[in-house]
Amino acid sequence: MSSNKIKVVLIGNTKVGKTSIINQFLRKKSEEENTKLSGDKFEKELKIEYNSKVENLILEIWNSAGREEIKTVNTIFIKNAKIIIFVYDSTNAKSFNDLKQIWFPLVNKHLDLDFDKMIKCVCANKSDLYEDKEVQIEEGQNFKNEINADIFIETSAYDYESVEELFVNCGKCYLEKKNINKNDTYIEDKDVSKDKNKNLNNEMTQIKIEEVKISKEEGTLCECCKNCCIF
Ligand SMILES: Nc1nc2c(ncn2[C@@H]2O[C@H](COP(=O)(O)OP(=O)(O)OP(=O)(O)O)[C@@H](O)[C@H]2O)c(=O)[nH]1
Ligand SMILES: [Mg+2]
Repeated sequence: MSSNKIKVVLIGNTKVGKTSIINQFLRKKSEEENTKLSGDKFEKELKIEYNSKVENLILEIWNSAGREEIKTVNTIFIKNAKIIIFVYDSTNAKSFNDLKQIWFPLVNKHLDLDFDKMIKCVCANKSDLYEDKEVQIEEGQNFKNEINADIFIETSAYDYESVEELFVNCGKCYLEKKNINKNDTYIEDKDVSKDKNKNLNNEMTQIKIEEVKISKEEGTLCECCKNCCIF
């Protein structure tokens, strides 16, 4: 992985809007495309103003296909991630409680000490459905403080600006942390293709933002979905 490419993972219950957020970020919106984008990883180059300079970051975004009944986190999925986005649906209290009681402890257990070095973001999605809100902003912010996350943000996957803000804020935080810890080895992005999961990594098709296309035929499961995602 080149030094400006960073892995981003989205975690949360099924139907909270993970795919929709990624889809919107890639500027593809239809429900049909949404479905086909599940369980894969995508790349988007992001220009971020930081310290009066424009930095180029390539976000390698890993999607996961959630399933209501089974919640586990595969180590490969979060391995070497620099940014973890915990997504809940603000109109669904269960998705928030599951984030607190299941997803966060699961991820925390897997990452041990490295967890402190990652950018953690709590994302309250579906902000456009404010009349159906079941989780108040303060609750989300409190959770962010409890887990010592870097960012709390409200998004609507139907609103590009809020989704872009999510990724830009994460990118800025990453650059900031990298700058603060520049003597720390964690900032040297490991080339994941050199680790023991290299075959898995190489087999996965990456999609460039300029020509977003589906990496696998419709209806087939990609390697990511079979091996890395949350089941
Ligand atoms: N109103 C509204 N609907 C949303 C938003 N985000 C997602 N949805 C809808 O919520 C449903 C689930 O969205 P997905 O993006 O498929 O959710 P997911 O988290 O990827 O779900 P899994 O792949 O099952 O884990 C779809 O019908 C989306 O159109 C949002 O911000 N606002
Ligand atoms: Mg999905």
